[in-house]
Amino acid sequence: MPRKKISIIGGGQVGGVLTQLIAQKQLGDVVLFDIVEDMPQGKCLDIAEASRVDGFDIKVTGTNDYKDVDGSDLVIITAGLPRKPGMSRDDLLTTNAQIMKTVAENVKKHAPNSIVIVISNPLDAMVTLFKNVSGFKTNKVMGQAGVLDSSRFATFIAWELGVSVKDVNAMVLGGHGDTMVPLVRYTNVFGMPVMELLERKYKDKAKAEEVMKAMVERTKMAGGEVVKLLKTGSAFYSPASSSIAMAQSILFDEKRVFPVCAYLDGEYGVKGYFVGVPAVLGANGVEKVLELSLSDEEKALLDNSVNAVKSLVEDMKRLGL
Ligand code: TXD
Repeated sequence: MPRKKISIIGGGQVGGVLTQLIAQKQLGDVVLFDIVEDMPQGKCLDIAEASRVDGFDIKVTGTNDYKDVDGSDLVIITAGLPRKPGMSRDDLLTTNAQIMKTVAENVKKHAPNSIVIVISNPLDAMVTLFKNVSGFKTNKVMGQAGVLDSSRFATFIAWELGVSVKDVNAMVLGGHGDTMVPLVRYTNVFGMPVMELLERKYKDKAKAEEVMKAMVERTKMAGGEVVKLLKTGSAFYSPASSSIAMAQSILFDEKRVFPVCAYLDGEYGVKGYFVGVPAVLGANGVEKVLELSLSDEEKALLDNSVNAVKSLVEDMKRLGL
């Protein structure tokens, strides 16, 4: 079987870690594209020079020329500005939408058969814009947010309960913004409902609820917490790892179930928008959206998040994009 070709558009913080992870895991040959001259070439040279030590034997190419992206099987887009302290993801809309437009035109031209994972913020709007400009089929376009948001939620739960994070299954739905919806009812530790474990720990229902509320709020603001600490730029290790999990499921047709920003065609009562929902990822991209049954309260929270996504998309339309 010929090796897969994976192109990363945007060779900044997330793009660099993605390239290193793809190389170390030998998922395929990597092309790292950026508009900054020499930088992606420098990063790829650096990563390639670790190949002997890490024991990988794949091609890692840094470039400023879209021709090198030709024929990619998978494209991961990280191009765009990250947040500064105090900024919301939505503040990035105007700048990043201009960038996404040129990226989408070039991916359409050079990798028309690829599957695309968008990482750039504001995520849900950028996925929509990519789809509109490229005209790619909806199953071939998705965004990474939920894998990271649910990993953050799982991490806080594992710390709180003193259990391995490997046994925590956490679920986060909705847009990748402050309105995201961590779903406590679908979150468990090796099948055991998380609230039961918290209530047992505190022997007090109200206290357990208070602790969970704090973890939910921390999850919603987790990106901002990292931005505040870093002072320059936003999270990049965990977003890269999360995208790798998705890439792996697509490249190896694993059919893993992840919350991803996927196109909804009536599921969850939403039609024509990209929103974070659980989906099956395989060789055909988003192969199936899975519908959870939601309580009225959960549905209201999801609707609120969907409305935030819709208003961002409207803003983009007003900008003529
Ligand atoms: O979970 C998630 N989806 C996210 C998303 C988690 C963290 C970061 N998230 C967003 O990803 C973040 O808000 C940004 O919008 C992107 C990329 O974040 P990163 O931290 O990698 O930003 P950098 O280091 O500034 O890198 C962006 C690169 C930089 O090298 C630019 O030169 C390049 O994008 N860039 C371009 N590349 C290609 N083509 C064009 N037009 C272009 N413009 C800028």
